[in-house]
Amino acid sequence: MPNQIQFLHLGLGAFHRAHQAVFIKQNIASVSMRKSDVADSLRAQGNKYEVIARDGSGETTTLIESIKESLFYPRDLARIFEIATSPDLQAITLTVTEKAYKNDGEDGVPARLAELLQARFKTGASGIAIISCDNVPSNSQFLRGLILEVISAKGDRELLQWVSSEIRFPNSMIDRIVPAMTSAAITTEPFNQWVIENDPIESLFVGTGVEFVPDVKPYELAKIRLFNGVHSTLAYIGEVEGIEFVANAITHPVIAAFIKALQESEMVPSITQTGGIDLNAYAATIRKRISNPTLRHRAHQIAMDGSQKMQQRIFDGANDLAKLGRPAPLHVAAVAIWVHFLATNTDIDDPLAHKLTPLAQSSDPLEAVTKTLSLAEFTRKLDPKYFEQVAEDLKLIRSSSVLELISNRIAKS
Ligand code: CS2
Repeated sequence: MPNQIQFLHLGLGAFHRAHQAVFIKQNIASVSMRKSDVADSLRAQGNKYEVIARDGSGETTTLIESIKESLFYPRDLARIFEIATSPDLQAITLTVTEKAYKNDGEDGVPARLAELLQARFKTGASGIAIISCDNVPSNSQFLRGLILEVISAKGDRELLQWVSSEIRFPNSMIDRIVPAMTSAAITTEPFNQWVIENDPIESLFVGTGVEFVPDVKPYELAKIRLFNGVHSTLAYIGEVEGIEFVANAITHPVIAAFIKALQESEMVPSITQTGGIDLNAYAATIRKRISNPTLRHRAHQIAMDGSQKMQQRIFDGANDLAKLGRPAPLHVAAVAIWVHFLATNTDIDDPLAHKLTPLAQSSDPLEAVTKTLSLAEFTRKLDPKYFEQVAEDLKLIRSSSVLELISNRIAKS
């Protein structure tokens, strides 16, 4: 008899296995959306695996057994629909990366979810929660908008009504450093955090350490800017300067001073909705975690998909500082470093690289900056008032180096 599955998860990567699968104590069916080999190898080992959490003071190994089925979409579609329509199902969680949060046809994640929900609606089963676990602003609610758009376009009014009223989309903030796997075991850090907006699903998480709060926004802003914004900045510095791991970048004296100043003098003041979080203390813990020497987290991995990440990680903070009438020279430097990376790196993994790289390569720095940052595909654009400053920084990088630019900027801050 098949398992009774309470959680269906889309996106069977290392992050899911080291995060949600550790917190969730019920049965999970996890679906790989891109390649079958991930699901197949996990299945071959009985869906059990070890998570090794490491830092400078030691390591602990935990056997994870919450995943009961590893599936591949679309190969295992019949079973996926069976789970999606089952009365046992309580929630669908997702780790599908930033670039999946758009409506781009029937193979897109929102369209696939709309189909699963349509099937569930037809069976008369009860509503469920859909919880995004990606670093996307207002992640679950944003996904809700995309799914409703798909359903509206099909003209299915009854389904639209049902999804609007019965399917809950609590936003969530997720945090654990999980480098891409290099062996069968998953290596991560001891820290693990999941904050979800108040929802009846809370009853399934009693005693797990998952936090439920009325509003995730302050947690999300702190995480996406003070952590992910720093991560991306370090990744581009590392890629351009030939520093392979972010732990080595953040412990380099010049880069360390730049990152601390970026957090304390710009990212922290860019966040006005703090929710009582001590942002400077939070920033310090982030720097410490990224410095974890045992993780071997590659700049190259974090540098991928910059076009999908820089908007919420860096542009939003700079724009908020502009609204507050505050300067943002360190955000500006981070943007210039990214534009330089786009122009010069020969191995860029980004769905928009084919458009961005030729623009960033323009010999005129102002033209390079203006065209790169004005790309129509950006939904959260950097305020054009910064373009000249970014171009000045790009000019400096081109004539000297990224390290020269950042030591210059710390000297001034
Ligand atoms: C990283 C994140 O690859 C990236 O873009 O910034 O995966 C980061 O490691 C996690 O969000 C940490 O919680």
